[in-house]
Amino acid sequence: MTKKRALITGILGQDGSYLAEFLLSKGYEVFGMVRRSSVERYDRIAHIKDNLTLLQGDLLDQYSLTQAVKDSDPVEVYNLAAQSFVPTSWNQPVLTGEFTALGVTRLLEAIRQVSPEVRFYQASSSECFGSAKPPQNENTPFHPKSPYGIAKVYAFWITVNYRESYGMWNCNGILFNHESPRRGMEFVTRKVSDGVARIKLGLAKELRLGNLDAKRDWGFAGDFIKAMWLMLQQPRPDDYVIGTGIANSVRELCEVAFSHVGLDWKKYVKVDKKLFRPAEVDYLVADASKAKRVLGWKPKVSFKQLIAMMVDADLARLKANGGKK
Ligand code: NAP
Ligand code: F7E
Repeated sequence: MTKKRALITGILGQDGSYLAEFLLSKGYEVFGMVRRSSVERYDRIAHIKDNLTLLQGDLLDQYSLTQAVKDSDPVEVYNLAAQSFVPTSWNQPVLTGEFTALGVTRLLEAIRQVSPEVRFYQASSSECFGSAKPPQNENTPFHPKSPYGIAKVYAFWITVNYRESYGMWNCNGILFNHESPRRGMEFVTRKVSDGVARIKLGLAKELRLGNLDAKRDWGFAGDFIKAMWLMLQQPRPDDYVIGTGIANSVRELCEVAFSHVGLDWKKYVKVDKKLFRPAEVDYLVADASKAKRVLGWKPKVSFKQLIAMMVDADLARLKANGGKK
């Protein structure tokens, strides 16, 4: 029997690596699009790289996207590639728009020209909701607060528009924050888990953070990528909010992470005004009842289990490599 083929953009990112593992376990032939870099960094997929086909392509380059769709000839495309760090979107607002907004149009055009019957997943974000009143669900109006959030609103609507204009099989997963030991170091959960591990091992004395009052709905990336796949297995394309339904503040994140190794967070965390954002998203928490009802999706890993997993992984990594990043 021929295997189902899937193309993942952003396969080198946190979610791309978990999704690639998951699709391989389901028997897919997995293609990953990677952009050219002078240093090849395959850390997150090193353990499965021999089972993947990597194709060079960039969200800025129409030809390479068309070629990636042609070469992989997929039944499912997961668009996970983006400039995904919110603070960078104020420093590079135009580039963020090019990658995270217009990049989606370029990819949809490639699919429309080459294989319009493809099932398409777009990595939409709870940042689209911004200052909208919590809890947020599929009917909550968007009010993004950063160039990143605005780019994701565009990406959401172009995905809907190509579904409505051309009958393409497009889904948006509006995912709330999801984390793991593979999370990029600059995101707050990983910054905290790494900081706690360094302090515990005597490699650092303090941890500098920004706004401790912000509340997020943090789940485990390994649970969330299953929702992406489930969306593409449904009889009809649709859009879904994915989150745990439980919010914690950054302060509570610190409490949980430091207490996991027997430390009092108040002794080590220093608030640094330079880390505050020009505009903040105060309170995001998902109402994912549609995903539970239609997809049968619910998360397995709790917030406390997630943070313990991340702190333990950073302790183990730092012990093994003598404190290097
Ligand atoms: P991530 O770790 O930052 O990974 C993003 C990937 O996109 C990276 O592999 C990056 O390549 C690639 N990329 C960036 N610009 C590109 C370009 N111009 N052309 C081709 N590839 C490019 O992000 P993630 O956490 O896995 O998130 C996956 C997706 O979900 C992103 O679209 C993100 O915005 C969205 N999202 C994430 C969350 C979350 O909480 N994690 C929540 C909602 C939505 P390099 O490796 O070369 O840098
Ligand atoms: O910030 C506060 C910060 O950078 C979370 C991306 O995956 O999820 C992510 O975006 C909160 C914010 O994630 C620090 O002000 C305090 O309120 O971990 P973060 P994010 O901005 O929520 C969404 C859903 C995405 O789509 C994005 O791609 O934590 N915070 N002190 C801090 N944040 C950071 N990064 N660093 C601090 O020192």
